[in-house]
Amino acid sequence: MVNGTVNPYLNVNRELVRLRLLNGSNSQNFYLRLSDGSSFQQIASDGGFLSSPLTTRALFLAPGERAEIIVDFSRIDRDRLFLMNGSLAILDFMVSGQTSNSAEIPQSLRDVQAIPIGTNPKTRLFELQSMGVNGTINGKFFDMDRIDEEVNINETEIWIIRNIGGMMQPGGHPFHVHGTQFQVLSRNGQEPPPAEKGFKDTVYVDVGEEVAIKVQFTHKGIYMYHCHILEHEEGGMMGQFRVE
Ligand SMILES: [Cu+2]
Repeated sequence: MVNGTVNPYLNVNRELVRLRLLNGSNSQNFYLRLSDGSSFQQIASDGGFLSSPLTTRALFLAPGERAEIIVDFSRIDRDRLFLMNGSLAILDFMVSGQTSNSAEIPQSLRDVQAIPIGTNPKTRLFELQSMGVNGTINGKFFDMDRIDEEVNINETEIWIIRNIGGMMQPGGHPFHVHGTQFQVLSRNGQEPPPAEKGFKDTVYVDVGEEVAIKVQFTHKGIYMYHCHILEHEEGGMMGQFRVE
């Protein structure tokens, strides 16, 4: 379903069209592409614009992740095109009208400033483990009466999120943090891919993977972090932290 609609279609003109995509499913990952295999531009991730448009033929979105893309329908001579999830068509574009080349995508979208980090930042480890629809973070099920982490306001920290698998149906976890937009520092010790270089609040961590993020909180309060697979979140894979 797209926007609550079964078998959805969208009428588009032969021009640049900007699509705002949100994976709102409870547990399904999306591997998006266009049915003719053509490229498109990713311009934004969870927390807004990337520094520059990213030309790609495939876009991965885990539950909770967002992206904005621009599809150039002026290059399409056929009258139908599909947005695909793997081999499944999920959105039908009905393309019509005269070709219009009037719009241009700026090559510089935003100055993505690196979150400043001190010389000896506080580092926290979050180990994700799932058992069927249940899951734990650092071996603990969620407890509303427990604060799991105490965080100092305005201090940049490094959070390491590690997926150590599980006993039944181990899978990836989209780790979501409230109250901030973070930056991915590394994925499995490597520089993050270009699509993960903007501001984010949800990052996918597959089985055996380790992702480090730079995170800072500028407002006091009690916030949550949790897996964005809703069954996991409801099954205990959530924690609370207090910013003071
Ligand atoms: Cu999960």
